[in-house]
Amino acid sequence: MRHKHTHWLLLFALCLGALVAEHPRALAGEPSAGQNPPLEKSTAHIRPKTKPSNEPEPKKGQIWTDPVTKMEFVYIPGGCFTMGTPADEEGREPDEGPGHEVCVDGFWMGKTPVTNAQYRKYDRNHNSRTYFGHDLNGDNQPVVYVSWEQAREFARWLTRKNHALLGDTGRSEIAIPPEVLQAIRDGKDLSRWLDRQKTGRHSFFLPTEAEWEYACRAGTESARFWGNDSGRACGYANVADQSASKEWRDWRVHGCNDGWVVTSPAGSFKPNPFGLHDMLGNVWEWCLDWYSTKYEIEPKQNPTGPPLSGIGRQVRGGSWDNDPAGVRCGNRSHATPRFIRYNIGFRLIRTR
Ligand SMILES: [Ca+2]
Ligand SMILES: [Ca+2]
Ligand SMILES: [Ca+2]
Repeated sequence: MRHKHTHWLLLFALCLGALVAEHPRALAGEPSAGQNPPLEKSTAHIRPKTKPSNEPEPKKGQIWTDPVTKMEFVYIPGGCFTMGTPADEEGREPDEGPGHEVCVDGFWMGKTPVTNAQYRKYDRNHNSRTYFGHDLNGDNQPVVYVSWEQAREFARWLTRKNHALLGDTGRSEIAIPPEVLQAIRDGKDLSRWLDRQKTGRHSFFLPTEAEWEYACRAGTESARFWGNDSGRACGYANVADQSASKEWRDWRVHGCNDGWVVTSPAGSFKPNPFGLHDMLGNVWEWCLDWYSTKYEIEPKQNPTGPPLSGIGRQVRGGSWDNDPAGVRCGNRSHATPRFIRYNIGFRLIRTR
């Protein structure tokens, strides 16, 4: 009897989760500030620890190559950091505070943003187009003109492909605790939680905002993972630079030349201390969470963002067309889930 009950709960959760995931209220364009409805306070912590696995704990910096796309993932050990920026950081905006301690479990993260060639394994007709005559569609350039929804579908596709290769259906019965049901009512996207209940390995997601910022900082506390000096960006990131200002004279640019007018091939610049390339610059990267100006409603451990906010999904890290204020690990921005543009791409994480 209990078995059946559990099954219905799972169905209920899946349906609600799907509703929440498939029908975001805001659909197009960059929303303006002030559209955010009041957020209900949710005390639920909906991401339990990863289930014990037979695999040994991976080592920091260990590389794993996805057999489907040949995408390389680097292991990021779990830890705690100060999320948000100090009040005196140059270019800071009010939604970057207060600084607060956040802890995340370990995860694997794409060494670079997903490239056009990797994305075209999933959608062979995808076209990342051009920008005023400059090509964005080369095989090794990061994919752009992909929405948050398309990025999520790519992650689901890659998960299915990997599970199929492993002969792993990833199915199991689960019981849903009351705090999770409450979180569903609060509009949380429970895809991460539901997936954690399964037995399947090699599951892919967009990173949460907290995971993204933790990975960008890689143990550093400065505005950028190489320090505070935006003038040193050109060794580490493809940004709005002197090459770009030759084309577009009115752009505000960094005081250096990185050699690239638009997107550069993924991994062209030096990595951060975790071994990740292009975390800052090249393309903005979609994150899993809804955007909210409020950090303080979040749990400290593995935060997954606010309930459905309608204001948009997080994008992080700045891009090839951003001035120094945009290219900082703590900078936050957002766009609606179906928004596409020449400067937004994504990278994936593997949770187990
Ligand atoms: Ca550039
Ligand atoms: Ca980036
Ligand atoms: Ca911002």
